[in-house]
Amino acid sequence: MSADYRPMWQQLGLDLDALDALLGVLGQAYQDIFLSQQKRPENMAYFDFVMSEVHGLRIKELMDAKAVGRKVFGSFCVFVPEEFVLAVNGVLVGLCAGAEFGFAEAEKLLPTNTCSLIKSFMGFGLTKVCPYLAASDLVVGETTCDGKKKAYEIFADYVNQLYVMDLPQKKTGEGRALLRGEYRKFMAQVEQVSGKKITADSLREAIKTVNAKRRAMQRLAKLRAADPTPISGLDALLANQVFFYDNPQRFTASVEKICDELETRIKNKVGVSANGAPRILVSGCPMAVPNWKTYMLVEQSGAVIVGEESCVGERGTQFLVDENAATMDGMIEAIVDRYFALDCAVFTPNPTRLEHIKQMAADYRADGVIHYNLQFCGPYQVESGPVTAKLLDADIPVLRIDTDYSMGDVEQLKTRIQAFLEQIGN
Ligand code: BJ8
Repeated sequence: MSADYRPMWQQLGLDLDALDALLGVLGQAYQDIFLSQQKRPENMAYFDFVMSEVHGLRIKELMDAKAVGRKVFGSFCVFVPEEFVLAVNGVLVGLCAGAEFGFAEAEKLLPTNTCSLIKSFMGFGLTKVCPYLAASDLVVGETTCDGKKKAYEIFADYVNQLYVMDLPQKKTGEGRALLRGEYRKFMAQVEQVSGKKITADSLREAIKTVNAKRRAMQRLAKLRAADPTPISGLDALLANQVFFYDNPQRFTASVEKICDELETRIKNKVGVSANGAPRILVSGCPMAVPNWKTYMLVEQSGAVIVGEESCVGERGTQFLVDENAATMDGMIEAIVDRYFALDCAVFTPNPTRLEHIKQMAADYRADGVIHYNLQFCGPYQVESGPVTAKLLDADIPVLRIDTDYSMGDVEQLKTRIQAFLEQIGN
C-alpha cells in the first residue's frame, strides 16, 4: 500500500490487528495466485494496483467523497441498481463477502450450515475488518434467498443503517409490479439518505455511466471466445470482482484498455494457455473477492476458464438499460426491464438460466461446464440438477462442485477437476 492508512482505519472503527491478519493472508494469496501467472496482459497492472489498494487508496477516495457530502451505499446483490445511487452523486460498493474470516463469530449467531457468503459478510461485520461496510451510510439488503433475508435481521445491529428491498420470486406481471414499486421506494430512500433529488438529467447520465461499464465488460467477455483465449479466467474474474468496487468511469476506461490489448493479442494469436487446453465455462453462485479457489485449481490443472454464468460475471454485466426513454417514468421502466430480466436461481421457475448457460457454452466454445455451488445454497444446489440434465442433453460435459471458502477440500477438488479435464480430453 502506498501510504499509512491506520489513522483512517481507526477512524472507521476497524480492528487493526484483525485487519493486519486479513491483509497478510490476502497479499500472499494474490502473489501466489495472480502474480505467478504466465503471459498476463500488461494492462492487468491496473487491477494489480487496485487490489493492492483495495483497503487503502479506494477507501480514502470513499472518505474524501463523504467529506464533501457524497453518500456511500453498500450492497450484496446485483439487483440493487447503481443507476439510482449515481443519480444522487452517491457511490455504490459491493461489500466484503468472499473470505473465510470471522466464521467462528458468525456461527455464534447463525447456524453452521449457512452458506459461506452469508457467514462471510456476518464475519467481516462482527470482526470489524470491512472498511467498505464501515464507510457505508446505508447498507442495502434484499429478500433473495432465505439465508440472506434472515441474516439481515441480525446484521442490522452491526451496520450504520440497513435497508432491505423486497424482491420478486416469480417472473409474472405481479412480480414485475413488485420490483417497480420496490425500486421507486429505493429511489426515495436514496434521496432521503443523500438529501438530493433524482432528476431526469441525473438519472439519464447515471444510466449511461453504468451502461458504459457493462458494455466494456461485455466486450471483454466476447474476446474470451477467441482460441487461444487471450486472458486467463482468473484475470477476467478479477475484473468482474473489481467491477463492484471501483470508480465506474476509471474502471470502464481500464477495461477498454485491456480489451484493446486483447484484440492485438488475438490478431497475433497470443494466448494464455497451452494449445488445446480444455476450455471451461463456470456457472453458479457468485465469487466475491477473494474467492479464487476454484479458478486457481482449474487453471493450475492446465485448463482455461472462458466465461462465468454468475452474478460476478455475465449475469451481473449482461443487458443494458434502454437509453432512449425521454421521461423519468420511462427511464424507471427501462431500469425495471433490465433488472427483471436477470435469472438468479431464487426465481421460480427459472428456465431462461438453463438456456443461457447452454448458449454461453456455445458462444465461448467451452468444452465443458463446471457448476459451482456453495454448500447450503439451496437455490443453486437444487437448480444444478436441471442445469446438468440440460447440458448433458446437448452433449456438454458437466462437473458439479459443492464447496465453501475453506481450503480443506482443495486436494479432493483438485482430483475431481483433473479427472473431469481428462474426461473432456478423451
Ligand atoms: S442475484 S445470486 S447476488 S441473490 S450463495 S447468499 S443465493 S445461499 S448470492 Fe446472489 Fe443476488 Fe441472486 Fe446474484 Fe443465498 Fe446462495 Fe448464499 Fe447467495
